[in-house]
Formats: sequence, C-alpha cells, structure tokens
Amino acid sequence: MGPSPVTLTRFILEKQAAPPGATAEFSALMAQIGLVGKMIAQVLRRAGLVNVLGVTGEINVQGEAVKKLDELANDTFLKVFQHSGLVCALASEELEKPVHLPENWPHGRYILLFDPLDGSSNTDVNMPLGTIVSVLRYEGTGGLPSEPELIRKGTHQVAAGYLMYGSSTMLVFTAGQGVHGFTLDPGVGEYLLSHENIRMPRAGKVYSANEGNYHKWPPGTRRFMDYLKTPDKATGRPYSARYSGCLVADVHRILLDGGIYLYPGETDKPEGKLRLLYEANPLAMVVEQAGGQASTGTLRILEVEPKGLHQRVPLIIGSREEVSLAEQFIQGMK
Ligand code: AHM
Ligand code: MG
Repeated sequence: MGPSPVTLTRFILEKQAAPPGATAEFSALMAQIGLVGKMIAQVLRRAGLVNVLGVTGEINVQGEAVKKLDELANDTFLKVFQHSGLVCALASEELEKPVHLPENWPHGRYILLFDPLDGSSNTDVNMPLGTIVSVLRYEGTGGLPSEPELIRKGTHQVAAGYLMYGSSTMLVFTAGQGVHGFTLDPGVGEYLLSHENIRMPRAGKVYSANEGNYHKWPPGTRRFMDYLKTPDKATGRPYSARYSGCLVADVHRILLDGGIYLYPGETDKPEGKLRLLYEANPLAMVVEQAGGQASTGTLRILEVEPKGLHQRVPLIIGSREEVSLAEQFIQGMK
C-alpha cells in the first residue's frame, strides 16, 4: 500500500500553505474554489449533450460574444461565493462592475477577481479550458471595499491560482509559499495532491503565441520570434510551437516543462489582449512562485499600476531565461 492520499484541505491545514494568520479561513476559501471547479468540470464533461454549447447572444464588457458556458461558469462562481461568508467583494471578466454584496449578507475578508472560463474559443470544440482566480484581502475598516479598493497591484495578492479542465481537472495555487498542484479524482470527488512544490525549469524548448498576429507585432517582438525559430545546435533551437488557445493550459505546460508564452502588444494595440487583474496577475504570481518570470516586455507584471478593473496588458510569461531574452529583444538591446 502506498502513502495515504493528501486532500487539498489536509494539505493547507498541515503544511500551513496559507497566507500568514489565516489557515482555516483560507482552507475554506480554497475548498469553495475547488467546488466551483467541480461544478464547472461536471458540466464540461457532458457539454455536447446538454445544450450548453454556442453563444447566448449577449456581448460582454470586453466587446466579446458571451458563450453559454462563460455565463454558466460565472453564475457558478456567484452561487458558490455570494452567501459563503468568505468574501467581501467579487469581480469577474464577465461583469462590467464588481458584484454588489448587500451589507446584511455574511462577509469575509477576501476579495476574488476571476476569469470564470478562460479560453472561450475552445468551448465548442472540446479543447482545454480554465478558470483563473486572484485573491486579495481587504484590510479596510468597516463596510465593504469600494471598486477602487479592488484595483490593486499584483504584489498585493495574497494567493492566486487556476483550475484547468483538460484530460484531468487540476487545481494549481500559491499562497506565497510555493506552488502546489492537485488533481481531481472524480471517483471520490476530492482534489488530491499530485504536484507538490512545482519548480519551473530555468529554460525550455517550447514557445506559445498566436503567430497569426506576427505582422501586427512591433519589430522587437518579431525579431524574438525569428530568433526562437532559427536553427542553432549550440542553444538547442529551433523551439517547438505549442498553442492551445487557452492561456491556462499553455501556461500550465510551461510551468511544468519550461518555455515561454507571449500575448504581446501590437503596433496598433499596444495594451495587448489579456486582462491584468484576473489573468496576468494571478498567473504571474504562480509562475514567479515556481521560479519563473512574468513581464510586459519592459516591466514586471506584478508591478504594473492598474487603472481599471478590465485593463489589458501585454503578457510574456514563463522560464526566466526566455522571458529575460524576450525583454532584451523588445527593449531593442538585441
Ligand atoms: P478569454 O478569457 O475571453 O477566453 O480570452 C483569453 C484567451 C486566452 O486563454 C488565450 O491565450 C487567448 O485569449 C487566445 O486569444 P487568440 O484567439 O487571439 O489567440
Ligand atoms: Mg481568459
């Protein structure tokens, strides 16, 4: 018989893998995030059978067509958290404004900023999807946080993580003491520790980017891409291309195997596509905690001063060597 399985809750309680001074509360929060993941995964497994594919007909705050599954994932978050007594504010990619939690409802100190369903273009084609969560703690006295109080630099996150709906469902998170991965065992309905203390390789052999946009990229970004593809035995080039259309899945591969993911700024759209507060910041915290790096090309992601809830940012994330090299190309030093 092997060692007894370690559940998410047991791990957080025993290893103190929580922000300082908050073990029990944080373990309850993570269990509820896990529950959201189980509920979304349950629907995704049967998606082609239960009329949840396609669009709702709505356009969201980002100007994107809302998929039925985007709406369903967002509603799942709200159902699980609104009355949980664990949070004092919720904000989502799918909602223009933070969710209003009436004063007379139970509240906790946590603020969750989330992308309920990442990789929405994959919904109807049975490809990987994810959920991304950024966790802040409200330190204000009295009342509930106002919208500007949710718009904090990434360095203020107390925890961050993602769920990945791939061939297995996984929950990967950090509370500032390393990155830990759990795999959902559907038979027992529990997340079991499968990847303790993930460390990213210093360099990898994979790049992940939507190269269809190559001609929209500024010259430094194009030169970096050309470099990755130029054969050179000494440095092990060319790199292999892997791009799923789901940020979580692409970053997950890189977290485990090394390499670089880029959604850079474009000449006519320097802010890029991805959102700072609930996509770039949480993944940057995870990747940094595993020994990697995340940059806009000129600035550490976690140091970007946010101005709005749905602000976009160029994202270059992955192993230290490739991200540093990308910065040198983008800044014109190479
Ligand atoms: P979404 O949150 O609306 O799904 O958008 C984010 C997604 C990322 O998961 C993915 O890496 C990227 O957008 C794909 O964009 P593109 O189709 O332009 O390559
Ligand atoms: Mg997304």
